[in-house]
Amino acid sequence: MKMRWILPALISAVVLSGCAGQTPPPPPEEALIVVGISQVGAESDWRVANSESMKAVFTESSGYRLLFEDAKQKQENQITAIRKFIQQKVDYIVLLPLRETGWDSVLQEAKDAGIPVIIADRMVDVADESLFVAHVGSNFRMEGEKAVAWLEDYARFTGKETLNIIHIQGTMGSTAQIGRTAALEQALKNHADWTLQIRLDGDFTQAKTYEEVKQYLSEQEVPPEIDVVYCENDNEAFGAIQALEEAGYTCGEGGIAVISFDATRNCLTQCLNGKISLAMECNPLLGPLTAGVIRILESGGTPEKEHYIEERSFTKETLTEEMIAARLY
Ligand code: GZL
Repeated sequence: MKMRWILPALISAVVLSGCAGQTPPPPPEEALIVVGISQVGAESDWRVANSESMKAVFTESSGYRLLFEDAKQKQENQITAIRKFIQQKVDYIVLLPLRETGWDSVLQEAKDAGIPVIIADRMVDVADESLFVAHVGSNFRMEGEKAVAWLEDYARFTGKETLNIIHIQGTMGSTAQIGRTAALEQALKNHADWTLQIRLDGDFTQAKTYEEVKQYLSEQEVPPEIDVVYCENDNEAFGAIQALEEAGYTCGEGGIAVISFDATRNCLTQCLNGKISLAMECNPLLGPLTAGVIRILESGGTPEKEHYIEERSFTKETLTEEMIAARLY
C-alpha cells in the first residue's frame, strides 16, 4: 500500500497556504490509487448510469487513476481485462461480472499478484470466497420477491383469480437474472392459478426482447391470453411493450400489467403515464459504495463482505413529475 494517504493533506495544504484562488497542482502520479474496472458493457440504461457512477468517483482530483475496460457483454473480454490490470500492477480491481461462474482461475491470479478484488453489481460464484474482498450491489432475489408481492396484491385488488404470465429473463447466469427469476418461479409454485405462458431470453436488451416477443406472438394460432409481462429490466419492458402493442394488446392501465426492474428515468415516465405498472428499483449508483470499500482498505481496515444498496419500488400512484425530474438516472 503506497503512502497515498498524504495526498488529501497535500492538496488541502496547497489550498490553505493562500493559493486557494488557484487550482491545486495535479497530484503526483505515484500518489494516485490505480483502480482497474472491468465493466460488462453498455447493454442497458442501467449499465450506462452504473458506468457514469464509477467514473464520477474514481477521478484524478479525488486521488485515483482509473483504468476502465468495457467487455461488450463478453466474459472472455473481462478475463482479458483483469489479466491486463494484473500486468499493469493496479492497486485494486473492480469486477462487474457478466455472469456468476467462470472466475475462479483469473481471480486466483489477481490474489496471487496481491491485488484486492471488489465485486460490484452482480455476484460471482467461486469456490474460495477469499478471492474477493467485498461485494457491493443489490439483493436481486429480494427485488423479485417485492415484485411478486406487488403482483399478489394486484391479483387480489383486480379480482383476477388466474394470471397468464409472460416472463422475459435477463442475461442468463447473471445474478440479476437468477434472483429475479427465482422469485417468480417460487410464486408460480405458490399460486396454482398463475400460468407461465412462455419464458423468453431478452438478455437485458430492448432489441432482443422485441424480436423474441414478436416471434412468440407470430407463432400462436390464436392471440394468447396475457395478464402480466414480468420483465427483468427496463429495456426489456420497452421492447415487450412495443411488440405487444404492435400485436394489438393494451399494456399497463386497463390491459397487461407490466413489471419492470431498474426504474430508470424512462421507465418511471412510462410508469407515471400508466404504461408500466410496477417499477422495481435496482440502484446503479455503486460508485460511492465501491470507493468506500477502497478507502477502508487504504486505511488498513477490513470491509464488510456484503454491501447491499437501498432500493424501493414505484407505481403510478406513488410517482410525481418532480420525483422523476430529481432522479439521477
Ligand atoms: C442489475 C444489473 C442488470 C440491470 C440491467 O444490477 O446487473 O444488468 O438490471 C443490466 O439493466 O443490464
